[in-house]
Amino acid sequence: MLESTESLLPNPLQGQVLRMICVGFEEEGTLNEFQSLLTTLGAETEGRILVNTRTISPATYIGKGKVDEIRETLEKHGGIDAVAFDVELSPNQLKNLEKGLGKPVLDRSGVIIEIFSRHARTKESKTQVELAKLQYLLPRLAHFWTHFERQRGGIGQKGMGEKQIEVDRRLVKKRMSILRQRLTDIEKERDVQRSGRKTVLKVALVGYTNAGKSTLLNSLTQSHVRAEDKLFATLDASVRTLDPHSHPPIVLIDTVGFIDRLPPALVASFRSTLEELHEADLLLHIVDGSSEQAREQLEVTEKVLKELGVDGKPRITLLNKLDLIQDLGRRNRARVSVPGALQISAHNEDDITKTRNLILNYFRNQLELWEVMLPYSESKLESQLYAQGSVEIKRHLEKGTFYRLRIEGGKAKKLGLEKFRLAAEEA
Ligand SMILES: Nc1nc2c(ncn2[C@@H]2O[C@H](COP(=O)(O)OP(=O)(O)OP(=O)(O)O)[C@@H](O)[C@H]2O)c(=O)[nH]1
Ligand SMILES: [Mg+2]
Repeated sequence: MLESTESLLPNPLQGQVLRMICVGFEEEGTLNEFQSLLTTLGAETEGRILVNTRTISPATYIGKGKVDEIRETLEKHGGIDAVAFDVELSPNQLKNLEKGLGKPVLDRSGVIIEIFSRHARTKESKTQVELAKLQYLLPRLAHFWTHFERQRGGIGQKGMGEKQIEVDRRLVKKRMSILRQRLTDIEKERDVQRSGRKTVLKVALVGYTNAGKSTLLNSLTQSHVRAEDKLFATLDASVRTLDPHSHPPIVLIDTVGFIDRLPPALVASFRSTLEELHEADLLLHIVDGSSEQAREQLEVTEKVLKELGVDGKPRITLLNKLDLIQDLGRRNRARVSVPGALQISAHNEDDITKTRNLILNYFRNQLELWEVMLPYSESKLESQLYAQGSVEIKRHLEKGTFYRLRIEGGKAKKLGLEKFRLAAEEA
């Protein structure tokens, strides 16, 4: 049986650097990103080929002339382990290209799924990635089966593969249903945790992968969440308190980064993690201002937020990594491409203070000022005032306890504070 934990890469030998040729489409910029994905996997790019895809060939995606050109490049370089295509290839195209090139072929979805698979740390993300990997593998079993058989030195007998693939297909489907059940159980557990966080204000950090979300979370909360110059360093949501003294507490939630053309299998299995965003009171959208692709990356993030149905949430946009741009012209271009954003560097202390104040002020302005006189018979409400609002003044008086606090209007009404509210002249 093909193990779902098995690498999608050819020759998964420990410590070996894979030498690859990468094939991109239309644009240099997107090819650079694809190359970073391959670097994250520890592969070395020996050659880059850009293809114009006005006509897509159903059999091989690229035309025959291009197949020949890639084969020539392979011969020129020698010793190349695989060819990676920055596009999702159908199982048939994968097979035909491999035949035509005489080398293992990887596509964009395979590369991204493989990165996720290596970076998954918790039970939840491991389960999600395994499910996505199997979903991706299922229609491609024939292809990968021969692929792995070859690596293991081959098992021999012709025709045996077909039968084995049928058996594998059934096993894969069974495994997928076990994983789905496991995810449902994990989600239930998480719902319980979530309901415990009802009284806090949640700020979700969102943005393109590698924009600096985890770094910013660490700077804002003095934490040590993994932040690395790798794509998809974060796969699990971490929650940290922004300021232990703010009432109600404000928490920051780090989330998985987005990327252009995220494989559908991953979107499907990470949906529940991404749905955390529905619970957020504010989205902090972080854009890598040092990237030439800042505008495109912002648009991809906006598109995903829309697909998730959270594009209506209040948003603060931050243009990050500005310390990396010394050139004034480039700085200006970055600023114009993301108008209205606060410009920061996650490594600069003043900028962190500014960001923190922006968040605190946002919530402060959202809150209404309430002055109430709680009779002593209602003193059990006191803990709710502290949990759901920010109490500025408290005084014990003859009729009861006087509170001046800031609280969301809806929450005040839910607590039934209306009938204790003082008119302006009484206060
Ligand atoms: N120079 C500079 N580097 C930064 C800044 N912010 C983040 N970085 C670096 O950018 C890289 C990516 O940062 P992360 O915080 O891991 O990015 P992320 O958005 O969490 O990425 P994923 O979790 O992969 O989606 C790391 O090497 C950081 O040190 C910044 O303001 N300036
Ligand atoms: Mg991160």
